[in-house]
Amino acid sequence: MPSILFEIKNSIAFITLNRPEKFNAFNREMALDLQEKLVECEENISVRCVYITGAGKAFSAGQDLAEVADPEGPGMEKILSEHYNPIIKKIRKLDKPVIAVVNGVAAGAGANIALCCDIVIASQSASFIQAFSKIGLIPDSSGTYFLPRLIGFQKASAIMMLGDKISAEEAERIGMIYKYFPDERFFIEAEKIAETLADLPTKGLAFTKQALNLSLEQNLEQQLQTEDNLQQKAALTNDFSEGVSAFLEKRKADFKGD
Ligand code: LHQ
Repeated sequence: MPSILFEIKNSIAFITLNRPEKFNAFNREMALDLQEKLVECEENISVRCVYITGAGKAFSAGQDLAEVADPEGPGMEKILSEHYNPIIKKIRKLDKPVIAVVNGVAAGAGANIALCCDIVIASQSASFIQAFSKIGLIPDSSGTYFLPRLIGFQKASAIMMLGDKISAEEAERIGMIYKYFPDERFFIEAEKIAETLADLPTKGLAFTKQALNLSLEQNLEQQLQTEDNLQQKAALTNDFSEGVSAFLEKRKADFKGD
């Protein structure tokens, strides 16, 4: 069985973490496969939205701990530098919206891969666990970067140290995720959001993502300059012309993503 399932449909790339019997825990094969699929999403111009979910009951339980304990395994130093860090960088640099469709528990690196995506939604029965403290590790996979920025320093600090299980409802309430949906209509809602994203001006969304990436580090002066630069580029896209024409002609815009 492939560790990652991949399908492109209606301009959406569906990526499914596929080790359901291990709660989609990451081993080296799955981490490298995911990177390969993210590169394919970047390069394939027909892809206008990336959708990441998990097979079975879990989204992902993070690192496969059996692999960490395996003397033949990749070893601690490679796990971050060759597995998780490249995944996080690829998601943040991908010039297309990435939606994490958290169908069940997301723990450790599994939680933090979800939380670095552009939009995170969860099913009502899903949960988020910064499981690292329970095994003597620190939150990685960009957890210490995004979590305090998403929910504030104090809550992030407590959640990371205590390793609390955060329900989907709580995650939405504190701003860790965009929204949660009842389990029975979760995937319908997820596809609706993905379809909406895939129909929007893809380049405009890419420039928005670039500006948001920079806003995490820049001061106001620098950010205003970034907005100016990226807005000039957005104004040169065909989708901008189409958006303005459609508005003036009182019709629905037909964006092509260019
Ligand atoms: C697993 C795992 C798992 C293997 C469930 N591995 N099998 C970076 C740097 C370098 C090294 C270390 O890692 C990292 C990044 C990280 O991600 S560190 C954090 C690693 N993850 C964890 O510590 C979470 C461990 N898992 C759990 O705490 C629980 O399994 C959760 C809370 C996710 C789910 O609990 P339950 O719903 O009670 O399910 P379960 O525990 O029964 O798990 C289901 C199966 O999945 C079970 O297999 P089995 O054959 O016994 O039925 C688990 O062994 C397997 N599984 N997580 N990380």
